[in-house]
Amino acid sequence: MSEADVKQMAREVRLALLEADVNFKVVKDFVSRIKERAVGQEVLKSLTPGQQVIKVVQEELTKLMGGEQTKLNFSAKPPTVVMMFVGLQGAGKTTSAGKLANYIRKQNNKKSLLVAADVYRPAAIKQLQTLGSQLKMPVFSLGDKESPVKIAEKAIDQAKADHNDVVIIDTAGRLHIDDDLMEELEQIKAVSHPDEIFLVVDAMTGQDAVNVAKSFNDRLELTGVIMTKLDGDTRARRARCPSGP
Ligand SMILES: Nc1nc2c(ncn2[C@@H]2O[C@H](COP(=O)(O)OP(=O)(O)OP(=O)(O)O)[C@@H](O)[C@H]2O)c(=O)[nH]1
Ligand SMILES: [Mg+2]
Repeated sequence: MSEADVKQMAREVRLALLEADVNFKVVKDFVSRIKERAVGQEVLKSLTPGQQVIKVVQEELTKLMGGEQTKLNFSAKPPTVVMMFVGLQGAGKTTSAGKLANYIRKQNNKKSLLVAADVYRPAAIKQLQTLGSQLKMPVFSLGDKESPVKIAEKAIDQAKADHNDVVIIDTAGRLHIDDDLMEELEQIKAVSHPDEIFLVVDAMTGQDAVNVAKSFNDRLELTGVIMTKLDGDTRARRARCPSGP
């Protein structure tokens, strides 16, 4: 491919990524990697130059997102695996907890116990109970007078007694800069020894999600991130709320 072709292509890719709210530095590195790979590359007979570029871009995008596929961690301490869902308010923790429990039942034939550890937001417990009854799955709650740490501890005893394979702890939404609430998560982690700790982030948070993930990871050593609301987009949010993230 000629240098001029590649330059034009790189410009288009750069613009598309920036418009999609990808971080400037990530875009810069990404585009220079594509350029490097594409310049001078022989165009395969079976592909047009355009298709060839798409192939390079697709491969690099896959690499950027983490080329390897990892499975859920089920092996640690059978029979009961503990998963914790954490994140900012309204990110989609409770919804994702339900979705994952349903997925695990279908894919792995495992029985989950959903744990209502959000004692702060009014109706949070009811929300999980409703979800549990829709999914026909048990929900563990001690109401909103017990501490989330105690609730997590007791839930695991219950799951062991009832032979649940997976315990899914639905925690309350919190700001990563709220020290007391972040410490509470550390305590829940200490008593429940989770095999997985998922940070749930709303895709519409945009680039600020990186700071949020860093803060949660510093305190909890996350094992994964679940991104929700990919059916929305950050541009729509900015249009509605110009001063927002
Ligand atoms: N469009 C869309 N809506 C979602 C998605 N995931 C969650 N929601 C909605 O987002 C809202 C908040 O979801 P929850 O699951 O209650 O979020 P949460 O993190 O548990 O919220 P708190 O417990 O209040 O911190 C609800 O109205 C959900 O239906 C998604 O992937 N797409
Ligand atoms: Mg919730």
